[in-house]
Amino acid sequence: MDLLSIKDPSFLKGLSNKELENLSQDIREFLIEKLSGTGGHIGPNLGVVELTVALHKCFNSPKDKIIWDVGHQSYVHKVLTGRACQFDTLRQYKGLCGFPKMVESEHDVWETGHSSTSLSAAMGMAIARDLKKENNYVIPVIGDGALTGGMALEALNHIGHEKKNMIVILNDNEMSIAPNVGALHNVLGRLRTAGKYNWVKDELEYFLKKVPAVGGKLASTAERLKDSLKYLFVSGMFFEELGFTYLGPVDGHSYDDLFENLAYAKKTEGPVLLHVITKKGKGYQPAESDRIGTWHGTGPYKMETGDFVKPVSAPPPGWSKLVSETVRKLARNDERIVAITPAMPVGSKLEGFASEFPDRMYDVGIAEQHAATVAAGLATQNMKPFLAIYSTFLQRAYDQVVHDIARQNLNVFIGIDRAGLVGADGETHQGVFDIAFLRHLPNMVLMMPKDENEGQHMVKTAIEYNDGPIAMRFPRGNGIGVPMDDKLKPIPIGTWEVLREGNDAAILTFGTTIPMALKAASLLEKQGYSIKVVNARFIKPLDEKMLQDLFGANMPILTIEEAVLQGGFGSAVLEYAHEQGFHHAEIDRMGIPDKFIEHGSVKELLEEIGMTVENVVERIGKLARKKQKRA
Ligand SMILES: Cc1ncc(C[n+]2csc(CCOP(=O)(O)OP(=O)(O)O)c2C)c(N)n1
Repeated sequence: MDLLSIKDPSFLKGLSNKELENLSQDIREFLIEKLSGTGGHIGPNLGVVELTVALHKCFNSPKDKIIWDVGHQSYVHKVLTGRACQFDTLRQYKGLCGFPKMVESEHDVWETGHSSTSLSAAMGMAIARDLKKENNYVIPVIGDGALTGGMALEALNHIGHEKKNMIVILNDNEMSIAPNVGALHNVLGRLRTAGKYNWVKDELEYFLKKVPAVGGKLASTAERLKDSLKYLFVSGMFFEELGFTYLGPVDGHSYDDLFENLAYAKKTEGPVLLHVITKKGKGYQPAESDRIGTWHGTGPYKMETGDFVKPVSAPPPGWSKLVSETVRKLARNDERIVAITPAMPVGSKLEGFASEFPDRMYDVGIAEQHAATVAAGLATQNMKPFLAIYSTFLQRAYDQVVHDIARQNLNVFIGIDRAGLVGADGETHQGVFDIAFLRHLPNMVLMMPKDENEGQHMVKTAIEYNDGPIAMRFPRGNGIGVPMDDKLKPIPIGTWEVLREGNDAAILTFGTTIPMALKAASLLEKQGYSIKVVNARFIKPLDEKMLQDLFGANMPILTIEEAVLQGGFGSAVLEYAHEQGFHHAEIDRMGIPDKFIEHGSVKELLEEIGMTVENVVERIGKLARKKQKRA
């Protein structure tokens, strides 16, 4: 079938199961081919082809609300809702978003990127539906990984109590981004092997209705009998106990099975949980046989072989690996060190640490809040937790960082991965808020290295620091290829480094924007301006001595940060100038403006927001000219 001609999912209503199977094959071939060029979340999407088709055939989107958890598995939904023609632009600048996006389609009723929000959103939609006396189905689709997230568990608790009509689709492929972990995962495992329950239950209820009611006693005995029989047939009964009607497990690649169970779910009162078993990567051998999560999300690959176009990790060292391996090295002589990851052992490159110290590494599942407080708990016992977490996901643990870590002034090392713009994952994943939400916390030290060599010294700094929490930001991707020192040495807290001397103006910056500053300074030198460039590697505390000197010398300043301007590093410099009475200090700030930044390459995004060498030349050049005129 010509997928490009699809306008909306209504055409599915008239197709037979055989035709749907052919369509599924076409969709798989389409995705495998398109994603080989663009990269993207191939594994999760190949797993939900039949499920997505079945949902769109059985329900009437957008009247019925299909809500994708995380949203990385919404490509098939995008194809069925008229967006196949945009797949060449997937995850590219101004192109098709890799996650649901309301501006793209009326069928995208909820936007995501972060995990475990679907059930809460569905509950809100169900409450609204009932208050407005409307009549539609609400169908959150949540993975077995996302179900382990705290928000999802809070939502199950609420939904089961309120008994709202809702059909929760649990897409169980036994994988999270890496292999799924946790006790709930084991509950699902038992359900998976327990066989079909709902039919047994029906027959049981029919039988029990036939038991003559002789007063309340027998009725309650019958109820108890029913309950104990349920336990007999299904180990766990986790969802039924929470107030859901549990249906399944269902073969998520069989239209017969899906349609039969969806029809049953539609006529069931109250919340239903339909347990659908799927295979991540289904239909593409390299993705289907992946058991560690390599094919969860990828860059471009060669379709025929499954080889990645770019090697997964090329020299210079990737930042995640550099940090995790440095922690691992230090852990050999420091038994206090324990690594914690909320579901990202592969992304955070903790495999080496885990194999060397299996009892000192914890993957806690998609549970950032829990991860942060586990780290705090460890620190109260004089351990040295290394909390490996992406900037964007640290947002989830804000209160735990405030209330548990910073307030108790605990020695937790937070390794903030993917800090700054991340590119193709777009606005839900940009790591641009962490400075603003950490800088204002008492006791917090926040730093970012200029290159991987300084990075390894900063890891040493963080591990040896015993005066409270310390966080190190580092970007997505690889280092810049500098020589690495053999011996690690801590960096004095709150000290900056002058990278280039100058008298006309100063650029204060850190991390990924340092090369841009140095380039601009050397271009301006050719125009007769002398620009000082400072590696402001401690975002908190500031190097007050250096700031005093700069302000005292009336040096105009440009701050640059790949993070939001509001509450950022530049704001800290402004505040300091104000507090110290340097009311005439000339300070210009460059950073991310007050808007969400969509997907695209980091280069394109920086150009869009005016953070290029040319922009730096223009802005610091202006300050330098003024200073020269004054002199
Ligand atoms: C709050 C949060 N933490 C971590 C992630 C990173 N992440 C993206 S998908 C994913 C796994 C989701 O697993 P599952 O729900 O089972 O979906 P599957 O990919 O297996 O279909 C994780 C951990 C995220 N998106 N949001």
